[in-house]
Amino acid sequence: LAAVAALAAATRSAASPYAALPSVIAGLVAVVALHVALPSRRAEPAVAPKEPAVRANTNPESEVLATPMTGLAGQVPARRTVLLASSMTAAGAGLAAFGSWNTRALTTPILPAALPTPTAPLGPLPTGLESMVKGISALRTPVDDFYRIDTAILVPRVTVADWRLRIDGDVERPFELSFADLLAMPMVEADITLNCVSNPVGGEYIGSTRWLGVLTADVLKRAGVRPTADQILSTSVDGMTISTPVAALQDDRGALLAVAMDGKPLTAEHGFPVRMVTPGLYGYVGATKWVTRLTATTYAARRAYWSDRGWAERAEVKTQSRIDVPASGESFSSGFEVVIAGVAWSQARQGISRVEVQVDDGEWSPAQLGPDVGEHYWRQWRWTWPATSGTHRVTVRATDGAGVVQTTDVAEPAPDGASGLHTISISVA
Ligand SMILES: Nc1nc2c(c(=O)[nH]1)N[C@H]1C(S)=C(S)[C@@H](COP(=O)(O)O)O[C@H]1N2
Ligand SMILES: [Mo]
Repeated sequence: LAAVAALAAATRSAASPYAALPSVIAGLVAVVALHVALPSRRAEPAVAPKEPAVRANTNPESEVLATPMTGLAGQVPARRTVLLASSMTAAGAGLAAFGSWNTRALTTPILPAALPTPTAPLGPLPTGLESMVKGISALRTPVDDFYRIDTAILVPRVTVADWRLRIDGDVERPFELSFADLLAMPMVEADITLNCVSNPVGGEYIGSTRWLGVLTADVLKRAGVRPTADQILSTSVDGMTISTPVAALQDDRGALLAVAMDGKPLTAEHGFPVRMVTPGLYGYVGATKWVTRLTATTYAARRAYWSDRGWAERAEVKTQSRIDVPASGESFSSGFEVVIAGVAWSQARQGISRVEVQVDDGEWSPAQLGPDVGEHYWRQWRWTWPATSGTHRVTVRATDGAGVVQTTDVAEPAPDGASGLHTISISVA
């Protein structure tokens, strides 16, 4: 087992020369511990326990076990053996803890004393509807609650000192950037909602925050992407590949190579030290975490990880709306106004202009919209309903900035994002 673990660790794409060491040490500790702990028949003839199974520990200072341990075939190992085996185990655990502490210390990010200031800082985020509606998604998702989706079993720990971004492929001037080089470029602040293509209708794989980073377009401009390229294939330190249309990274939507979210450096889970954020595109085609290489190429020449697994090569975020409160199945007493509230988004289509709510098969009623944070950011909404008794279906729909109502066509997340209206059912006594 230790050999399997060592092999697995050593063959990871981000493996260091010491990757196999913890498994090798664990294997050695196991061999020694088993050797010491397993009763040898010659040395310790079988003895049936003569005392009751549980002895009171009369000396509170002593660490003697209260329950005698029964070894193989009912043998009772000598106390010395038990003590030795437990100290070996403790030493092994200590070593493991030291090992993980040590690797963490080695990879602790070396951060700039302060985050660079954006060229044009944004004003404070407006107060969201969460100030008046309990249970609605906060206008800004706290980093700790931000959904996490990736293929990394172990979160890559990248140091700022080791990090490089290589821009190559079909470009005039391939080059490499260090973290300091990146921070020296003009910094941009932007409020962007990030969506996962796997998010089902009404699902949780969406979050909104303020990002700080460099325009991906600025970096690509330095390299000079040739007109023959239609795809930027980005690669992360753990070997993940994501393909993004060149156009989406060069137009004015403001795609970022982000270094911070919500005013703090990215966490390891969300892509420290640098990740992509591309407004209007699902994460799997535009939000590469731990990004380390941008290769200009074509869709005909290179396929990304998820494209090889049946997901669409290109996928724009679909217009969607979600009911956050009440929870489906909740019951109320009549005579009360039920507050129905949630969020709606339509990034590639000029934001949200309208949200409407329908009870059963009734009229669509306009909901009150929360603050407008920009077309790439979700919009909160609320609607109060003087509840009538019975069991009711409540449905929401959003209209984008161009006046197009979200589709009622039901689609599963695969291959290019879920669609359909979010409906809940509530009962009123
Ligand atoms: N390196 C890497 N980047 C990745 C992924 C991944 O598996 N590996 N997953 C993508 C997907 S599918 C999504 S939805 C977003 C999620 O970003 P988050 O975990 O910061 O919310 O990251 C994208 N970037
Ligand atoms: Mo995703």
